[in-house]
Amino acid sequence: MFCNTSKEIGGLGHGLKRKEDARFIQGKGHYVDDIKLPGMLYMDIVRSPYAYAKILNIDASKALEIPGVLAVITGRDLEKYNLHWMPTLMSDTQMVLPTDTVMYYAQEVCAVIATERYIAADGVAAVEVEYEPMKPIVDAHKALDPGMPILRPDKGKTDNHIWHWEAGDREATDKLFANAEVVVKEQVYIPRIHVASIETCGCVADFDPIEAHLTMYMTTQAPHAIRTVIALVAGHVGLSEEKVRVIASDIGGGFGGKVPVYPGYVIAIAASVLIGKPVKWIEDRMENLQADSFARDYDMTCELAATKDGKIQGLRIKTLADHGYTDAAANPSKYPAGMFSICTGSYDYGVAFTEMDAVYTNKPPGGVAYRCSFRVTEAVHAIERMVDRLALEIGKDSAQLRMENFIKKEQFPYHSPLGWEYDSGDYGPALQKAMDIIGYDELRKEQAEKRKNGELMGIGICSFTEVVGAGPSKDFDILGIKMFDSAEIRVHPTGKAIARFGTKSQGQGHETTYAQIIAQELGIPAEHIHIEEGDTDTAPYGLGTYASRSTPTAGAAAAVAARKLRDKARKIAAYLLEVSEEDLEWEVGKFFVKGAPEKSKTIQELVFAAYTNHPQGMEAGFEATHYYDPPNLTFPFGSYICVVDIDKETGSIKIRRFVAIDDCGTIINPMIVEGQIHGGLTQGLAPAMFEELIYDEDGNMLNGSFMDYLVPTSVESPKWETGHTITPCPHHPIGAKGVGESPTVGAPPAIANAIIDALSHLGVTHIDIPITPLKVWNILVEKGVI
Ligand code: MCN
Repeated sequence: MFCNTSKEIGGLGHGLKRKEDARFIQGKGHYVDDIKLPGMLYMDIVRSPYAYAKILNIDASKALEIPGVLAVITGRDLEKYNLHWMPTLMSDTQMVLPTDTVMYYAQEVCAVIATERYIAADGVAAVEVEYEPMKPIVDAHKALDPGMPILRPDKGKTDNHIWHWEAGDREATDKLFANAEVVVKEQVYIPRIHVASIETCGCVADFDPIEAHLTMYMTTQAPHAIRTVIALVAGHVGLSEEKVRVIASDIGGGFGGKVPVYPGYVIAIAASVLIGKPVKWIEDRMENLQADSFARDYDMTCELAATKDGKIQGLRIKTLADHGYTDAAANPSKYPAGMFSICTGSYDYGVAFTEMDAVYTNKPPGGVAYRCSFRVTEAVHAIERMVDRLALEIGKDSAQLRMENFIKKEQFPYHSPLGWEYDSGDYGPALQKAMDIIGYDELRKEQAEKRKNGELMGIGICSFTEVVGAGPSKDFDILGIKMFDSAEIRVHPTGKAIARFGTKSQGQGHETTYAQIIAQELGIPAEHIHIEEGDTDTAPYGLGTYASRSTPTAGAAAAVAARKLRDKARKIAAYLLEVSEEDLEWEVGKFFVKGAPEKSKTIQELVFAAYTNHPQGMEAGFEATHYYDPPNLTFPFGSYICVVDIDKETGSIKIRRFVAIDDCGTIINPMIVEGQIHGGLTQGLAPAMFEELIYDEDGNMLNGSFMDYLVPTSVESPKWETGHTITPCPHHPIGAKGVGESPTVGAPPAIANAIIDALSHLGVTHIDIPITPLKVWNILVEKGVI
């Protein structure tokens, strides 16, 4: 597909080894906790043991007696400087440190600043807080009941309702359901889960009182947007945006959990400003698990209407969303609640209606985008469960039902009933490829045989459509800042380049793939293109890395910026070769005269000339910047098939095979894409079979450590078998779509469908994830199998 020269320079489609891995595998990555500054102080946080309680008194006297403890900062202290309210990326907010009431288990209550980290921890243990516990709201279904405490009177609320959002045609959908031949209905609950990246959140806030300048070294997926937010806070103490620099160096996983601003960051800034020294705050593992980065907790009433022979006609979903005390994504506009409207999936039908109500409870702030498109996983789970449910109802093979209802290739661009314009797609071949690789027909025969012997084997499919990109700017913004992204390429006289981006890799391999895009467009070998992200003083403004948006936005910006430079190179080549621009042809790495290939100039010669011998009137140098505003989101898709065997004695579940066919359009680096898919599939296995945060009726988290919040490892993962089809994105400069989240979105329904399929002949129509051996064992007991 791409020429040999492209391979030599590490252009598109080549599995170039990740440039960044040399430092990672040698332990030379530079993370925020590696930062040590002269005179640096350490912060540790006192957290609430109650989900809902009045703070009667904070006695810091014993803590302050400990040698090395310098200060204990409370909400009342911050209030004096007007720093007690959090800034936010979205429209909801909370107190940095509460002044009178704690609202969730593990909430920050006050912070201890000390000369050593362990001394700060000793200080935390010595702070005495007197609480008056109150009965918390833990069940979202009861949050709106009369007599419940109003959790957010500060927001002018008179009940615990956050927002209502809806999309589609309610009237037409209700009418269709009233007259449909078949209606299937299930209550589908997706539990609260945690992002669980290897590196926890942390920062070093370094305020220089002489220059009145703040440098924030921190773990963030969106350095520029965070700087703007921090500038809002720092404004209260006289700082403005040009005096705030955010530096995000290497990040050990983000998965959406490093987009929000957490209280710890703001307290560290306040401490550094007040004391005038750098302050480091690094969460420990349990703090991270108990207080940050929660997603989901969605209870969905799902209905699908169809004809008796299986023509899907309509979808209706009503959702109750528990967002805890603060909604990390409270904006109910098209973004981010609207991402749920991808719930019509890969199928062609006339009408749909979906509505969602979000409520406050006394759980930690929720609604974070967990890898990373808000609510796409929930939406895909709903539709893919319901398609299997329909197949069961009408006795049709679930693959056949999908094939018959897929949007057809010739229908793209396709206008979904809930308002998206799917840019491109070709769903049948992806499912067929997965079926061929796994041997679908044989498996169904084997399943029928096994059932005769009482053995439990299931086959589950998920044919998802994803929506990724977080642009275009006409539909998406953060704090009013439009959702474009940027690339700046600067080529030095020797033909070596540096390129800077407004995004921030947390492990996705941007240092390699961005270089490949520029290499392809400009002919400079990828190994000679150095990529930088994460420093707001040097990189162009961008909105960051999440929602698989780096390729659709910054990747596109790189291609367009490189093309601007190629245009300049063409002008210089015409000048040097004394021909008109139209007489020149481009071959990766050089321009040559049409019909006279010996008359040519390499890109390196042309760049050198840009500094030494450029045409009169042309600006010297070889640099270009582009801010790319995508015309639409991108719509990657895929078909996954999972085969499970269930032990009928114990309920234990073994994934025998899992085949994943993904289509993310043009592939920049197949090895990196495969790595993304492997990691993402394991992250999809997590909620399907293992992860769920459990709270008791007092709002205590019952599985607040990795001993009992089960994150799957390679031991629990099956051998993922991957493949792809390629349907280029028509509006992206190189035809690429994002891929980072697809596997995490597609895996849970495929696994759940397989397990439910194994039990469906016993009358099982649905099981909520995570589907654990205990849940299956209970069903087997109930059905009389055990
Ligand atoms: N890529 C490619 N060809 C394509 C599409 C993507 O080669 N057609 C490459 C990209 O160039 C990039 C990688 O695949 O190197 C992922 O690209 P993309 O899909 O654009 O996603 P982002 O880079 O924006 O990453 C975000 C996405 C999300 S939303 C989460 S959450 C996530 C993820 O990616 N978090 C991750 N993958 C992660 N991987 C690691 N290791 N750590 C995380 O925190």
